[in-house]
Amino acid sequence: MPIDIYSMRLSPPCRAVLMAGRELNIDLNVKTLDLSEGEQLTPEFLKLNPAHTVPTIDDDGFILWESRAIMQYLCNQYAPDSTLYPREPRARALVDRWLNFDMGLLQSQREALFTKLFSGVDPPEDKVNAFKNNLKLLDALIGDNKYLVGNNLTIADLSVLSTTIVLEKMDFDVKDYPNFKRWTATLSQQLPYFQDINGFDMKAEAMVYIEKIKAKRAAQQNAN
Ligand SMILES: N[C@@H](CCC(=O)N[C@@H](CS)C(=O)NCC(=O)O)C(=O)O
Repeated sequence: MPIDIYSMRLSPPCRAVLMAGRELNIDLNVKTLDLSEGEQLTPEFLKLNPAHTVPTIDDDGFILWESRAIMQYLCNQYAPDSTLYPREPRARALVDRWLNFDMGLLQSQREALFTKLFSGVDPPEDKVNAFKNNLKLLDALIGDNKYLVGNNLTIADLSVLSTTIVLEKMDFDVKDYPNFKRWTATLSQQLPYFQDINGFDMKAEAMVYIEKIKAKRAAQQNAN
């Protein structure tokens, strides 16, 4: 029985889970929600996920949201021996550390890059610096390594890759982060499902999405 995943392809956490599904050969049945139309706020979806976020999965009645928890669950439940989420406690702890780091990275990326697109206002300098410091740290920790943890691809790579591929797609200059740049290029070419999941015009789609949200907010303000 396929697992339903409520998803939107622009969303980095959704793309991370979709890549994990492909890596594990798990059949994920995508149910697209258009967040710009508020489809995550319907009573039916709120019953599944009161936090109204994608990705959310429904595995034969077991509902789970939060992308990193979903990837951990898919590995634990369907591929407990997979190196995608190593069992050895210290290797697993390092993967978990990256997954936690990635939550902060995504948030800082949103604050540094997307604030202006949504509001027209430049982000505060400290937010931009916080994001650049995160990237600097990521770059330093990648160093010469092919993967974030050990010698195998893990869900940490998929999560961070899905977050940061937005930079390339939005034409953000990453020349100051050469290790990160090489790691991204290598994984993008190596993962056979990468293009299927990430190979669309993210920038154009993001701009349409942002304009729709802005128009809705403006209409709401006018109505109040
Ligand atoms: N930490 C969550 C973040 C999920 C999240 O923020 N999803 C956004 C799309 S990227 C969303 O569903 N936003 C709709 C909403 O909050 O109403 C995860 O990793 O799953």
